[in-house]
Amino acid sequence: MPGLAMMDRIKRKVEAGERLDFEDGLFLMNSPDIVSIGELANIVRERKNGDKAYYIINRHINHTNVCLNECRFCAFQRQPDEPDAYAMSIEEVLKSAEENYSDDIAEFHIVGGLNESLPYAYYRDIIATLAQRFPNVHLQAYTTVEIAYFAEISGMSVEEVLLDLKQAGLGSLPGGGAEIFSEKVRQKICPNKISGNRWLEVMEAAHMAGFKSNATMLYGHIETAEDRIDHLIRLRELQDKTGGFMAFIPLAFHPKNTALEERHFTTGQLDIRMLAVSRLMLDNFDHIKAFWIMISPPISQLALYFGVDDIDGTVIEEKITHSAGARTDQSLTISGLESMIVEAGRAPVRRDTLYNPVISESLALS
Ligand code: V47
Repeated sequence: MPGLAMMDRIKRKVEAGERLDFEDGLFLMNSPDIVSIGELANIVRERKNGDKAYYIINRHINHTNVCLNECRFCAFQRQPDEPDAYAMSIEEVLKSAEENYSDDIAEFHIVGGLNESLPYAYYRDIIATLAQRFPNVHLQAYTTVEIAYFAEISGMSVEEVLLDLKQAGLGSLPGGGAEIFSEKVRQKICPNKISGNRWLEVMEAAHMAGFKSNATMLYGHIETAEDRIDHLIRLRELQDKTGGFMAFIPLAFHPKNTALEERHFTTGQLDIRMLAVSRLMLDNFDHIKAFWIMISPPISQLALYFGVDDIDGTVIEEKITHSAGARTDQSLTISGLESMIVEAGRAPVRRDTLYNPVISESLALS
């Protein structure tokens, strides 16, 4: 079908609230008409979230960089004998959480490597200790890759691990570790990591155990447009089944200091397209998040008109993409996030992890 007719067909589907198929997705990945793609993504974005643009006050904690997976796209991982390999003690995790702590912090986002020298009890302890010390802070922790690993080292089933961590105080799961589901690509970029199918299986178990989660896709490395659309459709299918996903976050590949260093950083064009196409394909996801750390505040601002309704948060300390050459700051202040959103003409909504609006004490009193 010629380009114009194809775009018209997609437009009619979007306006009627009909689902886009693989062929539509592929067309959108390749069409030069980024303005029409943005317009359509904005229709869905405003239908679902009006003028709201969400952000959260959170802190990232990466407890260990030692990882046996050795993914080729990762600059954060270290082997145990490398000089800058680290594993925080529980006291150090607590200290990191306490640093500049304020009651405004709604979430700790905790992910790390698969470190063979640490027992499952350590990972559980992190959750139990933080939950006890910060009962009002939501703990979003451990990718499905980590959960599958905990099952392996503890002798428990995935379901038992999830239940055990829930009892310890785990609130929800982040969306990391999904990379790209295509087995062919996974064999090249992360051959030791669990398969795409396993990622989806463990996520399904998490949703069945009552956890909400996010989902991600790492793009801009060696994957094709077909791989990206396949990834989105597989997420959409799981969401049809469980309804457990809150937000989708496309993660822009950063090549520096990785085994794929010959690759380029992603362009603004691709970042914006990936967000808009995700908004259009993932009709059963409520939120599309631009992680400003990876794609920069200016592109995130623009993205608020290309399908995005969430720009993540204050973050405070980011190690994974900054090890791989991210040129952004590691942290934004509340007023920095708010003014970015206001300047873009959207209405900022401070949220908790589960997308409930948070009224800050200071605002409530004024
Ligand atoms: O799983 C690793 C990715 C992820 C690189 O759920 C890289 O709200 C780019 O998942 N270049 C961890 N990306 C981060 C993550 C995340 C971030 C923000 C919000 C949420 C959420 C989740 O980072 C990893 C991997 O896919 N990653 N190396 C790199 N060189």
